Amino acid sequence: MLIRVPKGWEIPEREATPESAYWNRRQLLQAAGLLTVPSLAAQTKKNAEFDVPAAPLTPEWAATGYNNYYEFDPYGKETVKNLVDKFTISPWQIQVSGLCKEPKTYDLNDLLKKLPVEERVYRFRCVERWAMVVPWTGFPLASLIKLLEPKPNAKYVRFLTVSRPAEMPGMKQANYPWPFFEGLRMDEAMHPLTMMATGLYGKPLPKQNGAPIRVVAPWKYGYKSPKSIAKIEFTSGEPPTFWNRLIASEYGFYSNVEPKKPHPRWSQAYEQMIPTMERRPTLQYNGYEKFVAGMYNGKEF
Ligand SMILES: Nc1nc2c(c(=O)[nH]1)N[C@H]1C(S)=C(S)[C@@H](COP(=O)(O)O)O[C@H]1N2
Ligand SMILES: [Mo]
Repeated sequence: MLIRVPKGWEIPEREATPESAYWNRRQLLQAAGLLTVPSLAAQTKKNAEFDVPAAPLTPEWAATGYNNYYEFDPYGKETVKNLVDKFTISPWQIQVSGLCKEPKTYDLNDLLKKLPVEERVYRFRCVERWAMVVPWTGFPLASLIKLLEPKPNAKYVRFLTVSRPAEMPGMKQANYPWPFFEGLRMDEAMHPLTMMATGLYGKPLPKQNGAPIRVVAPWKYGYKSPKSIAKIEFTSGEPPTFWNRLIASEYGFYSNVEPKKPHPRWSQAYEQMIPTMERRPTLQYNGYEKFVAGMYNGKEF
């Protein structure tokens, strides 16, 4: 008999009620060869290494129907999914620049061939307090960075979202410094928790969630997880970030989830799970403290 001893960070299966329904459905579909994307179904294994304490899986319709994606709508969340039809995600290129072995533009499909995907259930927390627990498909950002061979003086990784004003109606709002830009310190980017996601709920990533590829750094507020990545740059200095550039007093570079540090407009003591908006206490580093606290001196929020 095969008994797998759960690691301390795993969500006990019994806590995740909708999740077990999801996995059962998925196993059935997989067994029947009916998962929509054969490559995902065939190659994806579930990695429970970073599962987190008791939190029920968010229903798929909520996670794909309540989105922050300002390029499509800076004012609405339920609206975003209805504004993405014109957005084209194939073919897709990623321009790699800065301090690495070979700055060049890659075709996403060529990169993906070298990066096996896995599935991970992560908590996700927006600074506005709404939160969710979702299964991402993707690969560790570290695997991509290793392929790109940054130079020793590369201390940060900068990300830019694609700029497609004709396909992204929210970009008409001239008061934002488009395109969306973000960054991580190299050790954060190389941390095994940090993912590049290409899928959600066993399906290709929906456009409103950042197709075809986005960053997921689950111990940070959501804006540190930029969507639809078109450029990656290796830099020696801390890169500027979109929200810090807009309102520096409210948004720092690190933006690690910290219940005791209120945002000027949102107490961070609690979070609200979509879609019920049920309140739960905010967890230090969004529940990932034991994995990530060692990277910080406690001041990086
Ligand atoms: N390009 C881009 N990336 C973005 C955003 C955005 O507006 N534009 N919003 C961020 C914020 S504030 C959050 S909370 C998450 C939301 O991700 P989700 O819609 O997949 O839940 O995306 C982040 N990434
Ligand atoms: Mo957010």
